[in-house]
Formats: sequence, C-alpha cells, structure tokens
Amino acid sequence: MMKTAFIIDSTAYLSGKTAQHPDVYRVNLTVNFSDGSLGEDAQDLAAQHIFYERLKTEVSLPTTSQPTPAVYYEVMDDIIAKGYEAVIAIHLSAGISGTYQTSHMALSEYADRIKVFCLNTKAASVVMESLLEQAMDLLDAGLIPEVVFEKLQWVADNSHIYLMVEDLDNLVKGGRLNATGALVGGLLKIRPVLFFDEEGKIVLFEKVRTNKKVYQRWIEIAKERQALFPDGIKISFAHSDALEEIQSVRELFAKELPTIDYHISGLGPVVGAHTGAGSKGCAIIPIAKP
Ligand code: MYR
Repeated sequence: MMKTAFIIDSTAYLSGKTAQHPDVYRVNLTVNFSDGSLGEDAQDLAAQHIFYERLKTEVSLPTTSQPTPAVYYEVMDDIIAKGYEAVIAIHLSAGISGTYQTSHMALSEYADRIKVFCLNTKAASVVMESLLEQAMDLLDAGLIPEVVFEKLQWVADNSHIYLMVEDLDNLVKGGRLNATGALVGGLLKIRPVLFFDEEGKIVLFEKVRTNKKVYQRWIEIAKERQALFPDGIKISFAHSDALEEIQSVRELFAKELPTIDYHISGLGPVVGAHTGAGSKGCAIIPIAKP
C-alpha cells in the first residue's frame, strides 16, 4: 500500500477518529475580529460555543481568511521528510473560499517528488469529514490513490448539503450567498433553505414555512437519494451551537430512515462567522465501495 498523507482544512471540523489520525495534517483558516484580534478555527464543541457567545457581543461581523501558501509549504516539507509517497488534500468548496486554489497551486510544486491529489469538495464540514473517512477505507481496501481520488470526486459530485440559517445577513454581507432582493425581502415568515449547487456555490433552494416542514422536506429528499445509491448513503448533520435541535432532527430521520448511519458535528468559527449561530445543515452523502 502506498504511504499516503491527508491534508484537510479546518472547516472539516473533524470530530471522529480521523481528528487524531497520524496521517492527517490539518491546515487552519482564521477568524479576524473587528478589534484586530485573530481567532482560531476551534474544532471542539466547547471552544466553538465560546466563539458563538462572543459573536453575540460583536458590533461588526468577523471576517475570515484562508491559510497562506507558506502553511502548505511547511506541511508538504514535513510530509516529504516523513517519506510519504502520496498526498490527498481535501478542501472547502472553491465556490466560497480561495483555500482549494491556493492549496492546489502550492501542492503542484511538489508533484515531481510525491503523488499529489487535491480535491475541491464543493462542500464543507461533514462532507469533507466523510470524504476523508471514505478515502482511508478505500486505501485500506487496497485501492491505489488515483482510483481513490476518482471515487472521492464522485462522492463530492453526488453529495447534497442543505443549510438553514437563523439570519441570512451574515452570509449576504460576507458575499457567500448570492441573494437577490426578492430573497432578502419578506423573509420574516419563511425559512429559506440553502443548498450547495453544482459549482459549490451557496444558493437558495426553497422557501418553506416552518422548521418542521424543512425537516420533513429533508427526509423526503433523503429517501429519494437513498433510492439512487444502492451502495448506501450516510447522513450527517452540522450545527452552529444548536446541538439539541439537531439531535431532535436526527430522531425524526431515524424514525423514517432507520437503517442509515447518522453523524452530528459542530460548525466552528470560520463557517460560523458566515452562518451565525443556530444554523443547521443536513448532508446526504453516497458511499463509494471499492
Ligand atoms: C475563507 O475566508 O476563505 C473562508 C470562507 C468560509 C465561508 C463559509 C460559508 C458558509 C458555509 C456553510 C457550510 C455549512 C455546512 C453544513
């Protein structure tokens, strides 16, 4: 088996066993508060909670920044020195961040020394986490990195992420949602459901009246997606400081789709700076079999 390293950016918010895995190298995005201080992209729920508490008192929204090229050079030099033969990088959607592009550019410079694969997941958070887990499983099953990467691309292309935020303002001001006047106007009585489109940009998917109806709609879509993928799907939920509500959403799902593997993960400061607190996401991810 080819000795393979993984680079993943902090917006994956790894919570399972992958977080501590020795072959996983994390590069961090940063939050910039309006007083000039910098915040780490906290990975665990308790530290994320502290960020959302601080957010309540901020007069203007923090901005975010991607890792500099130097960060990738440092990680890659380390990976080369440790004798890895291949590296698979898994990044936040290029439709909402320059992270993938910078990584791709920096990693390409090493292509004469190590096999380099850089993935634009066109997604964020739990989808990135699942892609990493699936990559490890596929390599363990004996697949070569080239084939693993093709399968990851298929998973990325066929994953769906739905997102509900309490307030669209953050996303609009941060330029991550292309909102028309019609979308922003008259939102008081509706729950806009957002979606990552084919290019990995965040767009309006549907307007629904209540949270309950949103969740029913997600379940309906999950059933449709399940029927499309005979090798199975996984459903992962993400939330910004809204664990209890997302746990009850999982209960709703489990009643109607009992055989599925569910996972819940927190969204940290970099994503939270754009979504605000209380956002809830549902990702429907196909499983690639070796
Ligand atoms: C940067 O500064 O490059 C980072 C930009 C991050 C934008 C995040 C936008 C919201 C993503 C929501 C993900 C929800 C997943 C369930």
